[in-house]
Amino acid sequence: MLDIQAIRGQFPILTQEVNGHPLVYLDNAASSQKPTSVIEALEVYYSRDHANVHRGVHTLSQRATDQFEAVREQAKKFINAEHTHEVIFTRGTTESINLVASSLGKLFIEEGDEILISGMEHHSNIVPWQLLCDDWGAVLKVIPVTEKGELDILAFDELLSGQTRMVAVNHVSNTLGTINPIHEIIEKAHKVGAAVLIDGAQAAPHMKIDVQDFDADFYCLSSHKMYGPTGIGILYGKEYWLKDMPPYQGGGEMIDRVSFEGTTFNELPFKFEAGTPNIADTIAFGKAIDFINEIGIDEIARWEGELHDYAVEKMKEIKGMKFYGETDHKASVISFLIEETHPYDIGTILDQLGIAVRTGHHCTQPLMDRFEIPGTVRASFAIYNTKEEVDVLVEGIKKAASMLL
Ligand code: C6P
Repeated sequence: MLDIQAIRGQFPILTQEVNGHPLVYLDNAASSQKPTSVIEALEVYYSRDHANVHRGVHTLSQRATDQFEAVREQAKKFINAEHTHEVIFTRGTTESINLVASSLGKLFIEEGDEILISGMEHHSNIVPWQLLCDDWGAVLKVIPVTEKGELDILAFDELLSGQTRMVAVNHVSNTLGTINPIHEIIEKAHKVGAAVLIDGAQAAPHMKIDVQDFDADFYCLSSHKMYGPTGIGILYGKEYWLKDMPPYQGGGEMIDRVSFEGTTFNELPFKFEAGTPNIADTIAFGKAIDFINEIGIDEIARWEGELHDYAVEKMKEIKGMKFYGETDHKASVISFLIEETHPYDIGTILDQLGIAVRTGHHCTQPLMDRFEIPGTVRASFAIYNTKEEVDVLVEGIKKAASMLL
């Protein structure tokens, strides 16, 4: 049995009042809060161990390097990659996707090739592919989204062809909460010879990630949505692809030998890690992975699922409530509108009550266009949220609705 109060006790930020009310933090899909172990790791690192990594024979550099590389090993286990060198540190999901689109574009995209994304992608999994298409004359195709907020798999089957080079979809939609059938998508894409990139930003904090079981070619995630620091994330890539992909950026750690006649590149994973990396945040990210592992990802999923179902049952009773994303396969994200009220107005009233939710298009403008709405109000849960907080949210929404309608 989970002790949620004990877990909450590890998050100092949650003890404060906002606008005269106890903070109810329900914007976890944007970024989750950090446990003391993560915060302290940053302080310990900077007060005791800081030096540049992979560069010095001296003790501090060795210490920093050992801690930094230990997190790569931890991350490899967390996503069950086959090789440690298949884990590339990036600034986050956005940079991971840009790396793949930029590098793979140079490797094997030709005019007329097709890139398949979906109608529920975050802008970070749309724009890099548009840039690739502009650079190489490829064509962007989009899997439509159904009224319930699922991918239209029949349409996907029809869109896949021998011309498809890359399928890039999210594992979990940040706006709808939909868990996409990535096993099926990857299997079908591989049958036509396409590579698959999975944007796992919203999945990694909430469910077991096993890149070998998924058979994903690339998998991307961000530490800051997983109780870790901002500015650090992972690109997993199969060795099969990474070994042939050209570097993304030049300089620093990514070289083997530089002369004015030409440069040879370092081995994996360093070929893709130019410049001094984000050492401190990487080390603290390791503590965030420990935090998740100590509770257990299945326990986290179970509790968040319970909160989600409890919230939906109560919110359903609010007059004029309309949910966006109504599939049975959902993570703990609830997007909604109430009749004609504007999401910003609801969000502002909730903030006055100390409740943090996200409002707007959630960086998924094409999805908003699909539903012909300007945006939604989104409540998203993490392991430290409670049913009492759901009750506060529900009362807050009722109050906002009574003021606005
Ligand atoms: N979504 C949200 O409020 P970065 O910023 O690189 O860590 O993650 C980008 C990103 C990519 N894909 C998905 C599915 C995401 O949800 C996000 C980030 C936040 O929904 C901030 S816009």
